[in-house]
Amino acid sequence: SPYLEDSRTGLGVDTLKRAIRNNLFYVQGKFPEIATRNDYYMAIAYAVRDRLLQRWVASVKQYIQEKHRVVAYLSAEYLLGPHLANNLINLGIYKETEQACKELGLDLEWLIEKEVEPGLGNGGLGRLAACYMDSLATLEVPAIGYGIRYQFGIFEQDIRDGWQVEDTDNWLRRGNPWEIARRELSYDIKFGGYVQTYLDRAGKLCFNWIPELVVKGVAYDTPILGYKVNTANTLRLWKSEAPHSFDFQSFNAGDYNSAVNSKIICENISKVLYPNDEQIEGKRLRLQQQYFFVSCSLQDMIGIHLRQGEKIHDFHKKFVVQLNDTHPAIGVAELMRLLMDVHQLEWEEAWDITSKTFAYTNHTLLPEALETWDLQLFGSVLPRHLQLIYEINRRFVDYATIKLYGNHQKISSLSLIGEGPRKYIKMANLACLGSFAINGVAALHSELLKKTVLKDWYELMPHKFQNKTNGVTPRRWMVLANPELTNLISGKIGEGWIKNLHELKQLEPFADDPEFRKEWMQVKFNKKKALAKRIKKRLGVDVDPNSMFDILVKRIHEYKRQHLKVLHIITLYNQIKKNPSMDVVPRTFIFAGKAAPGYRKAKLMIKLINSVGEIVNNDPDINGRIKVVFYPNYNVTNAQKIYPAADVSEQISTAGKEASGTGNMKLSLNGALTVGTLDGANVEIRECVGEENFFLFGLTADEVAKVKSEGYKPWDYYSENPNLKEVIDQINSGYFSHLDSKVFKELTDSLLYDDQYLLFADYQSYIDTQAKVEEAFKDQDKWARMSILNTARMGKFSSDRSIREYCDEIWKVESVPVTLD
Ligand code: 26M
Repeated sequence: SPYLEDSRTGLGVDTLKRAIRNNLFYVQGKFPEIATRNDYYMAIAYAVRDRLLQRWVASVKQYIQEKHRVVAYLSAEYLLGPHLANNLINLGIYKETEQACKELGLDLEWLIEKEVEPGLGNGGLGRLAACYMDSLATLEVPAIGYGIRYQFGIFEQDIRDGWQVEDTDNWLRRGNPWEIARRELSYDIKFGGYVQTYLDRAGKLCFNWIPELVVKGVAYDTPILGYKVNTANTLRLWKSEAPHSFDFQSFNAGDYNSAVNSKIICENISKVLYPNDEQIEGKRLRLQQQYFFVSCSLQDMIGIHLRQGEKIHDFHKKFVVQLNDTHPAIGVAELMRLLMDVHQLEWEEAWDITSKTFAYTNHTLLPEALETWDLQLFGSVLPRHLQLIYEINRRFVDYATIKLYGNHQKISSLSLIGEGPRKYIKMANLACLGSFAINGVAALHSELLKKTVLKDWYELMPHKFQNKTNGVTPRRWMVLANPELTNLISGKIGEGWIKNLHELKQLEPFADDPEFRKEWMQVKFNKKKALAKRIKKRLGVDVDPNSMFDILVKRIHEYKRQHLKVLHIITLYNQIKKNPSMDVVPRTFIFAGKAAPGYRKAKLMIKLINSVGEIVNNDPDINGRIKVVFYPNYNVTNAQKIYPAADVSEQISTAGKEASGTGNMKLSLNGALTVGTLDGANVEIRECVGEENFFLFGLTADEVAKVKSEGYKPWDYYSENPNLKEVIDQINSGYFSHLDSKVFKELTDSLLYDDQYLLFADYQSYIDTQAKVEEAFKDQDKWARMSILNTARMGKFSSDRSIREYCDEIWKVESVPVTLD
């Protein structure tokens, strides 16, 4: 080329090569003869990072100069997945980097596999936050994601003797080239102590919070680049440290131990992600984590706002703050504190600003998953906030008493404070009261919220309620995870669908094209072969890529009913045992997912899957026709390998329990056909793909409620269904557990005598539907058509669509295209 590209910003192959070589030398301090795989990974990562920084600086500059309205997304979790490949795709330089590597004698894919993913989330909620950050940037919306920089993310799962074993996730051990520590950006966060009350010179009542502990929050920024745009937004995660003055004081006083000890206490706050989802334990440290990141974030926003020369009174015009579940809901009280105690506003104005700032997304219908805090514990960590919540509640209850003509039952259900043997704070109520909008994450979920857990709120404030059906980013979940299918699609309809997923509709006519169907199934087969290879390598199990890949991957939970899948597998096994020559479609059942370490029944479900696998996989009568695999350590990296290989997507939660699900979308987008209940977003997926392309089974949410209210007796189903009885008796006999008849008793007892999640009620319907799946799979040509139509009709489930709706209907923010100078 006639001119030389800048080696930090250029996107050509030669420039990238030069940048990688330079970084190997100047960043890693290595030369090719002694460089390790990690050295090369780092050299490439820094080359990519330079290009990100150029766009990031341009974005921040533009936002500041033009004073745009900004979305602040508050989430305790971000399950980002590996950065390198995603950034290459969004920069549009995957091919070029591959070529540069090739010319340097390197295999890019092999280096990409080296990356340890930041597992800063449990599952759906954290992954949704990551998809939303991608879409916000792609739609060029000014946004900041705020969260916690956990030193240890979600634990690594290993399987030993069929049981889950947890190991710590030391994701930072080799350094993190994707973040920049902003040492200068830090805030002091108070904990504990007491509140002094005094009158100031004007006679105004003032509050002075004297803490027992002060912790420093330091900002760590990760740029989030949009797809083929210049927008790079910021994900700002807070790390807790000891304030300098603290250890310095004790140290000088000669108390070295106490200095070190206080440092440890401070650093503990952002040390580890709590691995529970949907079941909450009221731990002090968890409350400290929540307050820590929320206070840092709100102080940061106020700082940004004031530095732009704006008035505190206009805060809600500058920022809209989205609460990702109730985990950051303490923000309502914290903003009140900051506005009143720090910025001297009166109650009325502070409340006016606060209640115009927040919007709340609910992610659960399980009553036991609604967050509450023991009032005593809460007061000992956040004494000033307890006062504020009492006052918020006092004013609200006054108002509600008039509105509800003193309906005490309703008023006590709406109260921010629950009464029982001990008093507790209801975080969902704080979020509802303090927000101008409340939304569920799928149409059914949003309807059920209004009828069940948030019924009283809906009746009091119907105008606040909305629905925002979840979505997933097609960049990571198609372009990155499935480049082969991406190329096949783009070859027919161009690349527009990557940014406008509705364009997939143009694929529909190709379902009738035999050549296209062949190519479609060939891509699927190759992805199955690749997964089979990984399974062989990781588990030593042979699986046949010609068999149907039947996939159930998600967190392990009773309501998600992984054990219903096991009942199906054993039923099928028994059928073959009774008639070994029967004509059965060979199937590979693939499970993956983590159980919360303290959730005994979930751990037992993993053991059951593995025990059944051991028997089924090695039974000569089965002769390899069915295989059961539990793929360990389900995370974003592994999910990217699993989804593209799926023929069947299992979405079998009890109707009315799964808020939305997002794995259902990723699998369907990748051409898997869904076997599912009418739950969460399954309902909308079925509407879009067509009922003829969806395997529906089970009770509806209304029927579930009815069956329960009429006194559900699982035992009746057991005694009246011989196949079901045989399966349960077999598990109990020790057939799958070396004749140990006790291991699974806790599980089988809970099914026989309680069965909260109605497995037995749905069992026969599930078995019948699986027979239809089998029939459909026998006709591969028909299956191919269904699979293509399925993908073609998934346009709605892009997170770009979700984010556009949030922007238009809740946030009232607009796109700001960024220009590079
Ligand atoms: C709470 C308190 C203490 C420790 C941990 C938690 C906690 C963490 C994560 C509670 C719930 C958590 O996640 C819930 C979750 O992932 N919900 C899922 O959200 C998805 C995105 O909206 C939905 O698709 C799923 O249906 C829903 O289960």
